[in-house]
Amino acid sequence: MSGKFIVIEGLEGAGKTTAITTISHILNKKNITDLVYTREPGGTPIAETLRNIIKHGLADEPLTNKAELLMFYAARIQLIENVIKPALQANKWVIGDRHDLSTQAYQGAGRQNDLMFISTLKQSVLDGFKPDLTIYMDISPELGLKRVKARGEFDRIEQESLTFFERIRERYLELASQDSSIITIDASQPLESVKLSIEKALNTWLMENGIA
Ligand code: T5A
Repeated sequence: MSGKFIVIEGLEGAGKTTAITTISHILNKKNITDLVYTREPGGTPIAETLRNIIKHGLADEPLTNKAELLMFYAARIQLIENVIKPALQANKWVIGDRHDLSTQAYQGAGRQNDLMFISTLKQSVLDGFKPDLTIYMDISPELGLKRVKARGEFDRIEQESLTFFERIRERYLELASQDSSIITIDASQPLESVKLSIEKALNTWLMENGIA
């Protein structure tokens, strides 16, 4: 595959949407203009249906942690096989709003699912497929949720406790420190500083990979 897969990760309100716009501008300046945007869960009709159930539930039926986990992987593999891989094969760059790191952090640390079960599932479903670069936007849950709250009502996951999101942030930081393909950005800075940090990190990565 010749395109690249760049993923933006972070807690709600970290500023992933702004980061995606910044990344697009930087890539465009390097004449990388054939970009495909994805979001997870979602991005195909089946994955979007699962997204709706995950975010809002269905008919008051309790959604078990295991079913939620399986839905994330079902949505992800639909997106990978039907959108991401074909785009990469066509030499396009894919910019993803969340990917598997979210599952490791939210379903692993947040929901506290069995880590061995997640690891086995990941291996069986993704079969080694992973992003070329992940930009993790680090923010405290207090600040992130405050930004999101200004937007309106919380969804099913956003309604979780602060300690749920603290566990998630801790796991994100732990995983980022163990993987050189994950770059951490301080997302609590003012918008302009965040943009500059992303620009610097992405330009360095592009240079190191002989892309620009
Ligand atoms: N999930 C997802 C899992 O549990 N497991 C998984 O495997 C996956 C893939 C997805 C939910 O599913 C969970 C995680 C989520 O709970 P979603 O609606 O896609 O749901 O939620 P998010 O991805 O979290 O999207 P958000 O819109 O909530 O977060 P963003 O995109 O990070 O926030 P953004 O960019 O819209 O910014 C929020 C507000 O803050 C402002 C923006 O202008 C905006 O108003 N802002 C700043 N303000 C000041 N300073 C800055 N630096 C700012 N940056 C942004």
